[in-house]
Amino acid sequence: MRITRALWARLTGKPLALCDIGDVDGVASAALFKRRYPHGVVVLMGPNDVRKWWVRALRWDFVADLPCPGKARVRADHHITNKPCAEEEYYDPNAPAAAVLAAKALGLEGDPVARELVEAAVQTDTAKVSDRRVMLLDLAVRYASEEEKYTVVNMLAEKGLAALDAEPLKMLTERGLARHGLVLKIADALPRADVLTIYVPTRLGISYRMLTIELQKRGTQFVNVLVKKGWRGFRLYCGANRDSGYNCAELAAKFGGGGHKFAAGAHIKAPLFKPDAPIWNLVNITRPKALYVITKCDRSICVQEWAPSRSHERREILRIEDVRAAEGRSHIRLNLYSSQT
Ligand SMILES: [Mn+2]
Repeated sequence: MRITRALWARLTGKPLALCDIGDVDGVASAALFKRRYPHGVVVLMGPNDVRKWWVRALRWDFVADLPCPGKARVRADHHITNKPCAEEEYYDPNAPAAAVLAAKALGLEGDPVARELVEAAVQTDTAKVSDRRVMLLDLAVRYASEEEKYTVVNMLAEKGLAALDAEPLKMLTERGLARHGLVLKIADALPRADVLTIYVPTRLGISYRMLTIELQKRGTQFVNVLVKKGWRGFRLYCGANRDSGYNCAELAAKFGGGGHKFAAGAHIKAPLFKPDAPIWNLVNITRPKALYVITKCDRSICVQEWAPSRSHERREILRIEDVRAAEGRSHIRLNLYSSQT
């Protein structure tokens, strides 16, 4: 529990940090804090959680890659939309990663392990990953649970990227690779269409943002992935190419969300008596040639093509066998076949 961690630190007088849970930059910043204060306590959360009452009520010694929680002593951040607030700000919207500023704030610039962590954060935050170890760390963090991320923070603080060879981080990199393999297989199975509209009715355990990126790499100009979360809940991921003329921010706004022109998203709640309305709204707005449904079937993942004009026609275009293996640490065994039904 986040609140328990934070209260524990306050009661025992340990330094307390708040860092972004979402990516390598936040996790690396947290590791830098732990490197400087090995007995310090880190709390990881996303930018929306920072507004919670107990987060605002507490005083944080160090905040990284997140908006102001209210009371902060030192803050390291590079988001132009986050306003400075801490007693001591290390704020630079031109910095490639918050970890660069965190290392400065914590006085770790001469530390070789810190330099490694900063470099990893810069490579991932600028999407220019040149080091294979950084790629592995990115995948490990992307698919790690919250508890696993705290372990990653501690391991990175102690050993830097050398921690990638030690358990349990090694297992997390293998799981990340396996799940990413699944993302690549799904992306390869979908057609090279200008506009792709995808519906995911069940949790697949993959990063849908990564799927939009992989599809754009393969030539799609405008991709929308709608993922069902619970009975009436949906999550939309939109990706648009820079010179395509498509606008994700505009589309996401129609569903009550927001973001950038090239990447945006929304949390959607369907009307009480029309629980599938978001799917058909998305189809009506994006007007794709077909709707692609990626779902679990038996122990596999299937990609089906639905022609919206003839709504009962479904064609299975991909079947990935043995999903359980993909979710575990072993490599995925893939078995592809096309079938007409
Ligand atoms: Mn960042």
